[in-house]
Amino acid sequence: MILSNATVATMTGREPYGLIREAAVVVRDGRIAWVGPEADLPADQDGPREDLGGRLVTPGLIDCHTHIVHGGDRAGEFEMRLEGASYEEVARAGGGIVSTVKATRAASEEALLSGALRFADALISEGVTAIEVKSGYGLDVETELRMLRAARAIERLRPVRVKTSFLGAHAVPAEYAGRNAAYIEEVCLPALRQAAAERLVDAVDGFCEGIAFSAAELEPLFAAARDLSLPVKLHAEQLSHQGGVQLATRYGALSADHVEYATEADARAMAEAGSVAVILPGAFYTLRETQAPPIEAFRAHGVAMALATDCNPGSSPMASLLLTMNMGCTLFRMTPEEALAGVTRHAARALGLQDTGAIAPGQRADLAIWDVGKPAELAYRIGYNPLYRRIFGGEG
Ligand code: DI6
Ligand code: FE
Repeated sequence: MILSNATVATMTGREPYGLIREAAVVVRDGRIAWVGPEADLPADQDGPREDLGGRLVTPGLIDCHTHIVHGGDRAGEFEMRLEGASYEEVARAGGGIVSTVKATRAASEEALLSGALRFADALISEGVTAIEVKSGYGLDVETELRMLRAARAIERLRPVRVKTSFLGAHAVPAEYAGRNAAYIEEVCLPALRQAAAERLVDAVDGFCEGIAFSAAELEPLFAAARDLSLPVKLHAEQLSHQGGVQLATRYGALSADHVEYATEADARAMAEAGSVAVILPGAFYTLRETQAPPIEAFRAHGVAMALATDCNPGSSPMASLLLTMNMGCTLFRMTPEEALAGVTRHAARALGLQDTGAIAPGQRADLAIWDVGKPAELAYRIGYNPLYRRIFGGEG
C-alpha cells in the first residue's frame, strides 16, 4: 500500500513534527517500508496508491495511562464533590477508589471486559492504536488477576495493542486499614508473582500518596518487580510531594505520572533516569487542582512528556485523547507539537514500546489519517473528531 499526496507528521528528526509535505508512506507486511517526499519515491516501491488529498498522517495515537477496566461508576461522588467535598474527603468517607473496588469485586470478567470495551472503542474512534490498562480496583489476588485478564482480552477483540500495568498498590482495602505494609506483603506481592507467572503483567505501578502508600511502603513492591525483570512506573506527586519520583527513578522507571508537585530536583532525576513525565490534565481538571506540573522544568532538563487520559471512574472520567491534548495545551501551556509527541513518541516510550509512536522505516504501520491540514488542529478544536481513517499494523 502506498499512501500518496499526504502531509506526514513523522514525529522524528529536527523539523517541527518531523513534518513532510507532499509525502508518501509505503506500507508493507504491516510495517512502514518507506516515508519521504513523494518526488523521491524510489521506482521499485510500487503497489496500489491511495491519494490522501493532502490529509495529515500521524503515528497512531497511544493512551499510556488508563484504568478502563473497572466496575460501576462514581456519578454520585461527582455530585458530592460539586457540593464541596474534596477528593480526599470523599476517599476518607469510604467513597473514592474503595467504592469502585466493591463494584469491581462483584463484576465477572465478562462484565469488566464489556465495560472496558466502551472506553476502548471511544479511544479507537479517535485514532488510538495502543492503550495501557491498569489493575488496581481489585485489591485482592483474585480480582486483580481478573482485571488483568479482562485487559488482555481487549486485544483479542479489538484491533488495538494493550499493555498492562499491575496496580495492586492503588489503595488500601478496608480489611487492611492501617496495615499498609502487611497489605503489600500479603496481597500485592503474591498477586504480582501470580500475574507475572501467567504473563498478565507488562509493568508494575503504584500510587504514592498520603491517601495511599508511602515511598518506603512501595519499595518492596519495586524490588519484587526488579526480581521479575518487570519495568516500573508510578503515580507520583499528584496531590502532594511524597518522594515518589525519587523512588521511581532509583528503579529506572519508565515513567512518573501526574507529577503536579514534582520539584526541579525531581525533574533532574527523571532526566537522568530517562523516565517520561506522564501528564494527566483530565485528573487535574476534574479535581479542580491548582498546582500545575512543572512543565518548564521538564523542558529545561529534557524530560520527555507524554499525555494520557487517566480514564477512570473517579478522578478522570474522560475517554478522549484529543480532548486530553487540548487540555495539555490550554491548562498547562504545552505546545500543540508537545501534545502530539505526548500521545505518540513519548507515550510509546512511557510503555517501553520501541516499534510504534513514530513514522519511520521498520516501525509498525500504526497510523492515523486526519481530515486536517496542519497538525496543530488536532489539539486546537474541542469536541470535534477529524479522524478520517485508522491503520493498525498495516490493516484498515
Ligand atoms: N490517581 C488517580 O488519579 C486515579 N488513581 C490514582 O492513583 C484515581 C482513581 C480513582 O479515583 O478511582
Ligand atoms: Fe491513574
